[in-house]
Amino acid sequence: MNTQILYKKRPKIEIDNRTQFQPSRLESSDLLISVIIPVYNEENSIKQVIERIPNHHNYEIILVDDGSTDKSVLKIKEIEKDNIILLQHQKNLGYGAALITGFKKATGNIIVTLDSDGQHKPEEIEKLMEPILQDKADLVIGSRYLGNCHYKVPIHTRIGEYCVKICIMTLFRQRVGNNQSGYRCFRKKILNALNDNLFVGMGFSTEFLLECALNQLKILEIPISLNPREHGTSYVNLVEIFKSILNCIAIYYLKRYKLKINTSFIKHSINCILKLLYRIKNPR
Ligand SMILES: Nc1nc2c(ncn2[C@@H]2O[C@H](COP(=O)(O)OP(=O)(O)O)[C@@H](O)[C@H]2O)c(=O)[nH]1
Ligand SMILES: [Mg+2]
Repeated sequence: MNTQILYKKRPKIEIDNRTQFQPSRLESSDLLISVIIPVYNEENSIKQVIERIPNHHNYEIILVDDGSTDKSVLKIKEIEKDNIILLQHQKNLGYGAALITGFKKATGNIIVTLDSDGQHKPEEIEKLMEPILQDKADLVIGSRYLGNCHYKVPIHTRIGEYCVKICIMTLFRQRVGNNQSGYRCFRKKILNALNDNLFVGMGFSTEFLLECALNQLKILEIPISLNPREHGTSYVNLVEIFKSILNCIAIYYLKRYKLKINTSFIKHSINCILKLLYRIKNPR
């Protein structure tokens, strides 16, 4: 993967007194938290997202720019924080690919991921970490359905998430309603148990959950607030995400029942079926 480290500043061992940060019990712990943020053309929101992350000496902020063509990188460089690591993909490789690049560079024992479009509240990071620190879960997902969602979630997103929820419940007896949420927290060591991702675009979120469930890790949802996107529109391509979720579920169904599989054969077959359906619906 073509990744370039643009610059890296090590975290300082002092708290920034400019903001009114309330010292928490994290202060005295030896935990290092890697906050990983995938960035793709979010010049209007990225600066504010980073600035709102609590100034905590235990945090390293890893931004993975995924071939943005706008001023996102310039905006990141304007920020005066000591604990920022900026990584860059030369070209757009996808949401999941950006997170995987971040995971590889993370030095923290806890990883938090959140979106760069300003929909998640960076102030809620510590809330997400709580169940992990108390060993109540291996993976925590921030859920808009349990918390406050300040906008109307599109019907196709609701239907998609409902289908993925039913699949995860049927296959692994775990309930994850907001399964496309990008706000998550886990201990870095769980990555050692997981297989490499097959889906590096938006399908990453579904595969990550299925892979965790397959490895019998406990997934817990907690309430978060979700704001509407203030700038631009969602990058989710409905056809692409539908295809990757369908592929992903088929592959994990076979993995769950320990059936020998050829993943590229499954991907190819599902693509052919979808193309055929499209042709039937749209005859020339
Ligand atoms: N690195 C990377 N991030 C992406 C890509 N597409 C979207 N994102 C980021 O992923 C997050 C979620 O994307 P978004 O379009 O807001 O999806 P939605 O919230 O589900 O509608 C945002 O912070 C985007 O900037 C991509 O191709 N690469
Ligand atoms: Mg969004």
